[in-house]
Amino acid sequence: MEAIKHVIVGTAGHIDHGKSSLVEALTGTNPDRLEEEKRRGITLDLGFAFLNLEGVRLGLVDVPGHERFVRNMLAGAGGIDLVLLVVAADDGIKPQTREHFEICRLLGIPRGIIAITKSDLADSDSLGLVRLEIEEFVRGSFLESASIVPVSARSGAGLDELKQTLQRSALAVAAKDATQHFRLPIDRSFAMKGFGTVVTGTLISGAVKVEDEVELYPARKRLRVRGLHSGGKQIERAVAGQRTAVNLAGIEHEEITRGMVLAPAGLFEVTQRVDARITLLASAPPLKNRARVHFHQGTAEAIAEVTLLNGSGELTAGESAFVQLRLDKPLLLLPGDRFILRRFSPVVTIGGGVVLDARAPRHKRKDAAVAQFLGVLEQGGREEIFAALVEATPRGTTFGEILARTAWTDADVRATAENLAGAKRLRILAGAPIVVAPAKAVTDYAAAIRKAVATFHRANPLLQGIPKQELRGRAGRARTEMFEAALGDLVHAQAIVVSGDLVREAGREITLSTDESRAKELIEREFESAGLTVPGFASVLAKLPVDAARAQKILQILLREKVLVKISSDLVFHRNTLQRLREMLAKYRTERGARLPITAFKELTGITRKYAIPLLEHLDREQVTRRAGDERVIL
Ligand SMILES: Nc1nc2c(ncn2[C@@H]2O[C@H](COP(=O)(O)OP(=O)(O)OP(=O)(O)O)[C@@H](O)[C@H]2O)c(=O)[nH]1
Ligand SMILES: [Mg+2]
Repeated sequence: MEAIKHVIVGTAGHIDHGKSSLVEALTGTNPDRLEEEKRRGITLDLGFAFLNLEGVRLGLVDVPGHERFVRNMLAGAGGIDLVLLVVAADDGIKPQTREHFEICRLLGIPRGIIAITKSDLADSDSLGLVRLEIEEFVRGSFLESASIVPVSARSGAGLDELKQTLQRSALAVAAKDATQHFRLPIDRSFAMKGFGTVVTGTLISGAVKVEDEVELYPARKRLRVRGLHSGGKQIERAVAGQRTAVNLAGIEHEEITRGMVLAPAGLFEVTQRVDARITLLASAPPLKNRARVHFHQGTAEAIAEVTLLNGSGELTAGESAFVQLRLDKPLLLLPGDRFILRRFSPVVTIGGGVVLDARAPRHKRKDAAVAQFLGVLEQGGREEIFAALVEATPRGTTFGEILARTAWTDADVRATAENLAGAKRLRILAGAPIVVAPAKAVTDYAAAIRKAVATFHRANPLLQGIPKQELRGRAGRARTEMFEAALGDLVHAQAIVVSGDLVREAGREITLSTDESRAKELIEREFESAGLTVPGFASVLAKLPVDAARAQKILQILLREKVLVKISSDLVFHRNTLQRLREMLAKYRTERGARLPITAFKELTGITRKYAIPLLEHLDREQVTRRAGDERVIL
């Protein structure tokens, strides 16, 4: 295990305020890697550099300040732990200083440092004024108590102090969690000679190793990690907080674009509909219900239609609300993911939010239950969230489904389920995969089963019980795990008895009237005395002292008791007859050998072909005989 801490520092600030120059002065790496950037002297896209300080390794992400490239800035801002907000001493706070600052705030970036750049261009009075302007600007925000360090990339003044401040802040900021599921939003994809496809990004959670199988979202392609690099060095394992280059086997670099994500294979689902909390900036124009906006999350962007779930017609500046976002393309989004919203046209940042439910169903607008559910997802602890998810799915949900919806680890899902089961709020039902269901859903279903069994007995007083499959149909559709658990509960409570495939009320015996008992005996005797030349049903039934419907039921009882055995749709034998037949065949085998031609079988039993064939097929099924060409072999 590497002991060193990994922290991502991102620049922010207005165009030309000296962000890239500062990154170069700090690290020795010019982050403007594109030829056009060098020629025009402005940053167009993200640039990267590294800085080793005592106890912490910084990955620097340099962003463009130009207002036309805010979308590129957003792709970089998604992974930042610490913002380095840059304000030029000779220019002060400008529009993209504000916009970048708001973006960092909306993304929930926890900490930052403010650099007053180009300090060589200002005397101490003007430096003091810029400092005042900045203090005023960040008051009441996450940057309120951030260090403000004047620096000059040109003279080198203040660089050491800035490095010390960076080190202190980086050690203080909460590190990304390497124990969570691996996720790498991709910011670049290219081919490297001798390697093939390489993608880069900020590893925002978890860890990845060489030879891991990973999945590319939303393309849903499974790929193998052939190699890993960070900061120009080959590594075996990359952890959260590292700028990471992944060499992928099995794909061309053109198939991968910025905005795609690498994650563990087979764990998550993509989504086009999420429920979220959004907040509008104080400067934003009103946002109408059903308005379309630009949605930016991680390195991805999409167009989203916003439905206000509070039922109002619009959201005004500074307001916050639960919304449903419908995206124009599928993305991998998870609860807790922060995003930025920009106006459709003209394109300016208007607000941002956090994903609460990435697998949201459609809602009625202004549904109190939805608001309550989202409130739990937003504010609740693990157990409350788990319980809310399970209770929203009465038919049961699997551990895997919970994991995909929450992005919690296996261990967290399991531990939370066990706590809730202990508190009797949910039931963990046997099955593979394991299913969890609300405790109440299982008791309700057990009650439905009990009712269905009782109804069955009333309608069929002569039958011993209801076959399981039929009972499942009558008690209301439920997953097998739920049915078995509810049935198990009822057996345990001694409310029902399951014998073989039949379910009946406990303490229930079938009572036959005298006529019925006589009829039962008659039928049995009739079949037994007939031996292998069995009578047709109709002729037996005609002789009985009960009506045809009753007779049919008695026949059913005899079949269920296995006194009579059904060989084919219209052939029924008494069990003693079949037993005698087996004995005859065993004797034949010792005396004359195992081979049994059909003619021999007919002679032996004295029955016609009409009975012989179905009977032999029955014996084959029972593995008394086996078919071999035109003959049978007695087993
Ligand atoms: N005098 C002086 N000039 C500086 C300093 N830092 C940067 N500059 C100049 O300011 C101009 C802009 O610097 P960049 O580092 O490209 O600014 P930037 O913030 O990265 O600009 P964008 O990425 O396009 O937003 C360049 O001409 C730099 O040479 C400094 O400390 N002192
Ligand atoms: Mg730049």
